Amino acid sequence: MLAAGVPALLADPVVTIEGGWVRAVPPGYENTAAYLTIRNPGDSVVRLTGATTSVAKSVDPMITTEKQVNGQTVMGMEFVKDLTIAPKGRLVLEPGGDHLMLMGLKKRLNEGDKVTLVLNVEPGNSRVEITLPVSKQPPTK
Ligand SMILES: [Cu+2]
Repeated sequence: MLAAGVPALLADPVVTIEGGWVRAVPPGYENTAAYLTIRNPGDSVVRLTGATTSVAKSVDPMITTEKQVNGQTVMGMEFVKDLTIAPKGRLVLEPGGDHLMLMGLKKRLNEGDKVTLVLNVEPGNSRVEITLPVSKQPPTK
């Protein structure tokens, strides 16, 4: 669904969203992550540059990294400027992989809550509004 105020030119959906959820966090946690699948039906590359929400200070794309430290595999995360979605392709945001990081939670997110995110998608500075359930684990389909 496109947010109000988007020019009629962009009436065709820039991307389509499948599934999606936000991880419920224990008390005291300041950050969490959102997972979803974004499809690009178009013929040119689309980039997800982040999102906004009323429940966190910032929402930015992250990738998961793996490093070898003293012979041990250490998992980490890194912020990236954007995540690209190839023409006719899809971007899968999932635990252990790419995700949207919600930093600075303004309220605790409990199982059963809903979180509205406005995705920032380039080109066109498009805003795609989605509402995702809060869950401790991926919702079953
Ligand atoms: Cu992260």
